[in-house]
Amino acid sequence: MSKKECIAMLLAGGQGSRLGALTSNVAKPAVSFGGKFRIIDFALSNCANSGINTVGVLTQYRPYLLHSYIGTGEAWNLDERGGGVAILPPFATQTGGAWYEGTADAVTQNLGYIETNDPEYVLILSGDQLYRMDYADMLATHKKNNADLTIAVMPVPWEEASRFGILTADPDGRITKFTEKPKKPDSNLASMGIYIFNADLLVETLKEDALDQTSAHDFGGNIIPKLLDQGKRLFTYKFEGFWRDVGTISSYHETSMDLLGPNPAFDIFSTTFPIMSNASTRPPAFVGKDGTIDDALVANGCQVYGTVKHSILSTDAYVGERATVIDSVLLPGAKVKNGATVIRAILGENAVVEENVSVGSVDTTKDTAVIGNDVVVGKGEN
Ligand code: ADQ
Ligand code: ADP
Repeated sequence: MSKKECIAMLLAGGQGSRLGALTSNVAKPAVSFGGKFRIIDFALSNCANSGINTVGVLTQYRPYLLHSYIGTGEAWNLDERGGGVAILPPFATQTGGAWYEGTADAVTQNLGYIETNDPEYVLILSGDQLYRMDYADMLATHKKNNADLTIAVMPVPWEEASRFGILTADPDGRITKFTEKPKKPDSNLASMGIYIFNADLLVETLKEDALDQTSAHDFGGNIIPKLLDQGKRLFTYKFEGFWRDVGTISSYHETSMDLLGPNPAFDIFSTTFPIMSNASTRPPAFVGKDGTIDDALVANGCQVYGTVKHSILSTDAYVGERATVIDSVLLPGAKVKNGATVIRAILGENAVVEENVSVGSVDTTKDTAVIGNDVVVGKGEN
């Protein structure tokens, strides 16, 4: 295979247990988002839009849907000659190894993929974040700084800082300190978990780390601190813009609502930097005689006979007569039957709210109700 300047390794194996019912049967990157996307679409689209056409997707937890969804990568224009998407599941080794331990271990188990492509740089990405980034610009910064490793960074609210890798950099952007999820953060500059490594250094470091039995084989916890200790050139790449790691139900709901309104915080309509998806082809949405829709995203295949406000209806969602849906997200195939009310709720794929049943809270400042995939609410009630 010809030499590539930069390939991507996309970590898509996390369980996302805090997304509860939404990840009970799919990995977090496969969770539906924004009407016709899945979360992994954002990272895959960023790769395509940045000219990175060789992407290894590292899967682990409930990978089946992800595998069929990604297919050849054609939906994101990633199937061109010389490049492509490769699904890299954990595989058993002669020594009996198998399941990935930390994020670095997942990459270590696939060093063969990196070595086969023989790139100069490796971009490590997370499959569960929502943002738009031109990785080519990040790579240019990496080269300009003559860096060994570049980490995309962004300030986060102080009260959330302990959930991230937190760093300090000098005025030139050279990183002087890094602590993974510090209990008492002394900075609010957070790692976004997006890294560009010089490929040779990455391979060498991962091989060494694999032999270190005290290591949890995690990029944030082990690899970055080691490189910093060794005096390597670690630099920041400052990102400005919308970026979310939708880790919890409330952040999933909040981030979904960010797509709505006259000036949405995150614009999914951009054609210069499009977010692509492999959504199924379905007929156009249908709005019945008494159907009303206000400030909502409505995907193909939907049918609306009732009232929908400030909500997202994903592919094939259904809202019956006299039904009301407000401040909510209906995942693909979710059905709100006649006379039912859904306020500030997330309905999982193919969930059903039976006739005249109410779901969610009338007090829209309260928590978000979640109905799992395939769950029927109010069956047998009148
Ligand atoms: P976390 O968000 O905690 O911190 P982590 O749980 O390590 O990141 O997951 C990163 C990505 O890798 C996710 O997309 C996840 O799905 C995937 N993943 C996790 N384990 C995997 C495995 N064994 N195999 C394949 N994929 C796996 C990281 C950094 C922090 C940084 C935040 C930013 O460690 O420093 O601040 O990301 O969100
Ligand atoms: P879980 O830890 O519930 O299995 P993930 O594996 O997806 O879920 O999440 C891993 C990490 O993502 C968490 O440990 C946390 O550091 C980070 N994270 C989760 N939610 C958010 C969020 N809303 N914003 C920023 N980071 C988050």
